[in-house]
Amino acid sequence: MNNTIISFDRHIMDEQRRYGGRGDFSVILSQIIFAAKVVAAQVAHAGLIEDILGRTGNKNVQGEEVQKLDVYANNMFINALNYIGKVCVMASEEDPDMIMIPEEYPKGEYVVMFDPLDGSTNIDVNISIGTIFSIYRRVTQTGGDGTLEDCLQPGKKLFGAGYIVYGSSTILVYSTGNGVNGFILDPSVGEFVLAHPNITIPPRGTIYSTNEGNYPYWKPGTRTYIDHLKSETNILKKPYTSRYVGSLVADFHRNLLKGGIFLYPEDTKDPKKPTGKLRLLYEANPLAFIAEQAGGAASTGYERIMDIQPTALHQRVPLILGSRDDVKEYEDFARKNL
Ligand code: P6P
Repeated sequence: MNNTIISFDRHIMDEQRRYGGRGDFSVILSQIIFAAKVVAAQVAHAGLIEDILGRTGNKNVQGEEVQKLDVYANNMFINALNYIGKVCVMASEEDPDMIMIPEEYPKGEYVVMFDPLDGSTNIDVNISIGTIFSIYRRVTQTGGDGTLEDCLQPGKKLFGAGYIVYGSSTILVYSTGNGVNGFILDPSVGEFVLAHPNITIPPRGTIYSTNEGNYPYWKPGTRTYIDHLKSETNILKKPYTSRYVGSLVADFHRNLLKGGIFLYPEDTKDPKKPTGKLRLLYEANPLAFIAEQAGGAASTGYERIMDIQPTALHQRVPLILGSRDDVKEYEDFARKNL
């Protein structure tokens, strides 16, 4: 029996040999992994470190209260990537503007955008939270600072993407366009080891994940669809199971492995957020990339997420994500019951 343990570093080396590709990208992935290990250690002890828990009293660009662990994670990913000479610009949920590479460091060919600690409202109640990241090649001339044009690329141009779930164990799931692989952090050796090779999402699931408290604000098509899932007339001939953690990475990871559909549709609850809550560049696109690489789908209800041409750094989109047939069925309802 082959009991070779495949570490993350060995996996990206194998990928590089198999699919070609420059060491630069592998260095970026390794640095993201390093930062994730440090954040995982802090998350694991957050309950014990009083000065990390609680609130900074500040608000981020989304107007959401910033938790100290958010700030810590954001700084960790920025500092792990800004000095290596492989990145020309970054963007983060926690920063209103692009994050430029300091003058003293060389600029590289890649763009990295991330939500450093998604689901932060769950930090203090010990529910899984996570990091989501997108990696693009720059589109402007090489050598100088990256620009907004380098950041505002559609998801279909992604070079790689992934997420880390800080939960009962720390899980990394990523893709560079050649399938999806999942790794578990083995704390005894401090390495991410391959645990879920070639993840594929079942074409249809039995789980739906959404905040039903928004039901009164949904469009008729969304309400009709959710009512359909809760009936005995859907394709399963029994109600779907409802599972919603309120942490995008946790809800998506469960549905990726088991099958199911996650919905944060457009709603009329907040006139400032008519298209829903989730952000295109560092939440919807990277998870859409993973979902499609695993055989699933990601849509606004009317168009493929990865086809959207971004127009703003913190642009929000409706997000319907998961098993291919479930997403397609939602689209049929949304378009019929506009
Ligand atoms: P609601 C967490 O704040 C987050 O950005 C995602 O992780 C999660 O899916 C969503 O918001 C939860 O939003 O409105 O249901 O609390």
